[in-house]
Amino acid sequence: MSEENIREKKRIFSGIQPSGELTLGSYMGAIRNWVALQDEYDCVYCIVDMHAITVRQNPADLRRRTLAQLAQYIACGLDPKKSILFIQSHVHQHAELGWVLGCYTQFGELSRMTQFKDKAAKHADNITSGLFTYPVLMAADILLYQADLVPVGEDQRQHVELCRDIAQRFNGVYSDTFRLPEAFIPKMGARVMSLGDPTSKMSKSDPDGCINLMDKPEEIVRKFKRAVTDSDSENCVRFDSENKPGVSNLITIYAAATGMDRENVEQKFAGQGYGSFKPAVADAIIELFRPIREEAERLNADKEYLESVYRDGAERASCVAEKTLRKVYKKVGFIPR
Ligand code: AQP
Repeated sequence: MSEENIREKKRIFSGIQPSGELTLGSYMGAIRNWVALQDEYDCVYCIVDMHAITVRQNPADLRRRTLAQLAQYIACGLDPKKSILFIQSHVHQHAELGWVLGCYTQFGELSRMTQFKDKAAKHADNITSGLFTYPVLMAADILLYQADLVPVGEDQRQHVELCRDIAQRFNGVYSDTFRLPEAFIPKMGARVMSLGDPTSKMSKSDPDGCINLMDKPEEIVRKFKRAVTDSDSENCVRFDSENKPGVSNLITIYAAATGMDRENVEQKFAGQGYGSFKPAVADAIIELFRPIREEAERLNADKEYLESVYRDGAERASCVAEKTLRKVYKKVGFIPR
């Protein structure tokens, strides 16, 4: 497909780090939307392994998870014939544009990123400059493809805004170079909270508080059974994120899994306590994830197929990325080779 054909539709870029298992949060906040947008938009979806090494990774685990994540993307419904699916480190232009954009990003801007503050606190023994400049590489990921929309969870909004600021600054200095992207955040499931601590985001790095896409049904049941509900005496299924964050999170998960709205969930479980609501939420997620898990297991055993997908994806992604990078190098004054 030529670049001109691709531009007939608006373009989307997004990615997830293979730094752990895909979670219910990444599914609800990102992947589910990615799938839904495939027909209407020209989509580029990435496994951002270069972002993953901003915190220490075991190399064998990183390799295994990268391939497994590709299998899971496809099992969720991402179609390599419709969308470009690739691995970030296969397309060298990401690192190159990341360097250039770093020279157009202020130290103060990066210091304000809440994800950096959170992750630096979590990995206090290894606060690398890569962790600090992570949003610059993310800006390069998005801008290389001249993306219009970036479907992400609420936690990534600040990074997409910084990406716009960097693009705008570059465009202001050198004339129009980058399209300004916008965050595309789902109405339901934009911020799934931890089952262990409903005041913080469900994260891969918090195994007990998160449900993984590949969890077996008994594991899902166990995790929901232990989910923290609220210490009020009410024991009723009512949405109130301030005073009842635990049960409100379960209502959001149930609503996002079944397509119901919150009020209907409250009505359905009126008069029932947490004891019967938790297994119902577990069942909804088990049914949602069962076909995905089974298909991902099948695909993950077919390494030849996965290799053909990521090779083809890298080739198609490189063509688009190279065009942008060449333009950028010319604008900043690099001599073409
Ligand atoms: N809890 C969540 N609710 C809604 N959306 C979420 N996302 C992640 N967690 C939630 C969205 O899924 C994508 C995952 O991006 P990522 O894995 O590259 O980055 P992350 O946000 O750093 O993921 P984790 O799970 O929080 O990783 P760790 O534990 O390593 O810090 C993004 O679109 C994100 O918004």
